[in-house]
Amino acid sequence: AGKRLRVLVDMDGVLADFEGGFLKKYRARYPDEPFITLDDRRGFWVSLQYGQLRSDLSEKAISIWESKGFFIDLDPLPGGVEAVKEMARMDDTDVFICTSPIKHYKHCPYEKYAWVEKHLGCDFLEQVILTRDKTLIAGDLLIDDKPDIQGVEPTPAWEHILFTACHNKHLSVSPSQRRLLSWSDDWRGILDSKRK
Ligand code: BVP
Repeated sequence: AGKRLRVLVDMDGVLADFEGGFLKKYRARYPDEPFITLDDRRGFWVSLQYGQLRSDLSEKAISIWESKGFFIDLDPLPGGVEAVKEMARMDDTDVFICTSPIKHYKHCPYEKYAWVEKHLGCDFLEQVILTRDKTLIAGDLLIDDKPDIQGVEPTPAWEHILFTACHNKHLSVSPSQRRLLSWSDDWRGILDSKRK
């Protein structure tokens, strides 16, 4: 007992359905172009896989998340909002939403805050961390769907819990890497395992 637990929770692919929102808007905007089903997604970068499908599709993919309304319109992933709210109510627990905005900054940072206000409430705006380098942020846990989280800090304070997503579900990760399969999985047990 004594020390507070600090949990960092990623947004895209963990709380907000980036992949589903992308595919829906891509197909609506480019109905005659080929697309990649969520089942066939491989690798974190959507733009990279679309570029491999046909080189001009990379910029078409990018045009989707650079558009106004993309980030605010993302649906919450099942159970995420409820889990984060429950975490925030737990004793000796601090939860932060740790998310990387895209470099096309016209809409994304604003809409990320608006999404948090809409789904978690304005009090939760205090908990938002926008950073392009999550290794700088100190926490006990980082729940994130990106398999390789790197930055300038070689030894980040957090343990990365890989949140399962369509693009990483087939990845064989190192035995030491823990996964959260969904928000129905035992996230409470993972938090408890880090309490001292
Ligand atoms: O805001 C998201 C979308 C963007 O990267 C950010 C990832 O943030 P975290 O989930 O790590 O916090 N993004 C960008 C591209 C291509 C850019 Br070129 C992509 O393919 N996928 C993706 O998520």
